[in-house]
Amino acid sequence: MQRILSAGLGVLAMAAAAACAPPRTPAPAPAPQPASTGTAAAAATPGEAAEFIAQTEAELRGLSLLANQAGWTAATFITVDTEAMSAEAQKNLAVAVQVRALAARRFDDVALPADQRRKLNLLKLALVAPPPGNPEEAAELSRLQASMGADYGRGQYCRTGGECLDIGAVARIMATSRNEAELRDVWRGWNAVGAPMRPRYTRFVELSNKGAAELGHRDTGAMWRAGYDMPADEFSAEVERLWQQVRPLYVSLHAYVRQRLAQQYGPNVVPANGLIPAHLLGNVWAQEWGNIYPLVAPRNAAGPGYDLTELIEAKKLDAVQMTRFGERFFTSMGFDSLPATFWQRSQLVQPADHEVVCHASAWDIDDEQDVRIKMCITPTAEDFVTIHHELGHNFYQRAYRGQPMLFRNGANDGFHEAIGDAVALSITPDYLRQVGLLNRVPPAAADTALLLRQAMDKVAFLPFGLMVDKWRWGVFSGEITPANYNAAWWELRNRYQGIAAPVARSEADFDPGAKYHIPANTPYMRYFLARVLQFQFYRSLCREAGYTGPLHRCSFYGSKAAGAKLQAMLEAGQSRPWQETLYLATGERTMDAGAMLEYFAPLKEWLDRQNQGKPVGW
Ligand code: X8Z
Ligand code: ZN
Repeated sequence: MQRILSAGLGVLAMAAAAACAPPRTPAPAPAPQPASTGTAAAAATPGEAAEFIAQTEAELRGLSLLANQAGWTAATFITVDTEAMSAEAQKNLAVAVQVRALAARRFDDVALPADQRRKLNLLKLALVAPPPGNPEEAAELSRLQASMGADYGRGQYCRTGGECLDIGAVARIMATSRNEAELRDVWRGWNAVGAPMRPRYTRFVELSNKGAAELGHRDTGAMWRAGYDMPADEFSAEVERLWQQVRPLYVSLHAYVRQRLAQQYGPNVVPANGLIPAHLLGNVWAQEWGNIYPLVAPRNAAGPGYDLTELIEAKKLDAVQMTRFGERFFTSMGFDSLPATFWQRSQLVQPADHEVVCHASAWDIDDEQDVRIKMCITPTAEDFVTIHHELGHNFYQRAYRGQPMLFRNGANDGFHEAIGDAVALSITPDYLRQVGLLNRVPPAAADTALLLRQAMDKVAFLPFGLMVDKWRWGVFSGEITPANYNAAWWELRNRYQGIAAPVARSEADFDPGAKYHIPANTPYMRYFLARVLQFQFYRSLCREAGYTGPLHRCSFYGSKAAGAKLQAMLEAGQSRPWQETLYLATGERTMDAGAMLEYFAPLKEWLDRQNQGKPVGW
């Protein structure tokens, strides 16, 4: 999550910032002009374009600050009032961007310097949910988003007997329980959170599509796909290419995990050659499976020798101490430490006395020093890694602070999601020993176990990362209609993940609504891209640090050379096409799963040996 997006309200895909000075009075936006192809428009000049861009950046800075402040307050203190104030602020920002994006068409045929042309293009693609021109509809769209976001944050499953579980409690049970009936019950209970959102989501899609059409896009999904410095159709093909690269690795992992789960729960629950029931994978969305690692640990090989959750518990690390580990990783590479306000203003633990959105996010409130994270940290390996993920966003935000406002964003949104993860790949046994969390580095014989533990999160996620927006692209395009929202969701989960709902589903359910990014309207393909990109970044930073051994054992902790390389990539923000930034950072010109496959190559061989003579695929 990042910047305005981090408001969890899905207003902008772009950078937005505000000076630490009080918000300026917005410059009046020029009235939208007829499209450049029209004959009536007066010829615009490059000078007017420059002035228009400067005014736009100033106006959006002020409105972004207000939207961020309101969004933060709504997410960390859910009430009807904070929800309403946030909806209003997000609407004001979104409408201003929409008006400006339409007005920018006036310069479509004007010869402009490349950076100005890029800024206008980015402006036109900045909105994640573009509001329709009709003010009532724009306000309705914003209210729908704020209300779905708040409902998700308040979501609970009340078990028979009266005990109510919020997402944290649900996550704990899904991670640790091995009781199939209990897992099934909690899985069903959490997914019920989505159902009441269905009519609002349906209307949200209509309104957002209307706004996208006014900008000249086929639908909102087409607009999202247009944001990757390449034609939208090419982007879809790129995603498919990456999936085909990693699919064999996923299928091998799936087959092995299915086999072991069948032994645990019996063939009536887990069929030998079919779909794995979604409630047995350690996570309520079955998106990452690391929590059930003990159930699939290699029988005849050395174990990893440690469990990071146990190390954190043994040291009794609290949320601040865990976050300090993340900060120290970045400072060890030469980055400045986080400002005092980060520690004063972040929400690191779940408050006991009011409702919040616990889903982790990173915020850049004012485009200056005021970066924060919002989490409900628990002493687990999962949250330790997520802290690094979130700090990656904050260090990115600080690094591109020197760019003009319209360039203050990730090179593409997958980059933003990949930075902290690339750093977290360096949490190796040797790193844990260096920072005093582990006494003895396990022998090389433990590598298979460590790689399997890692694959349970990194590889397992891939098809989920892909299918969420396959679903949403279909929803926005109309290919998936409200009458089959849930069926289409499960068809994709069956096809890509090879998993099945553990209980009968129907169109009375709306399971996508029980996944944060759907009510929050955060595009999801970024996480799929990030899974691939993070290994590219990691490999490149390892090389920069002078590391030459097997990729999975590398940690670039403490490497100033790697830090300088990372800083150069981050500070460019979105100022040039991501392909150029990627090339400078990695020497590679395309997103490519080669580094990920190299990392997991020893595991792939091992998995294929385990799967010999057993069913593979579904
Ligand atoms: O939403 C997130 C981050 C915040 S940007 C915690 N992630 C996705 C998810 O939780 O579904 C990180 C991995 C995928
Ligand atoms: Zn993120």
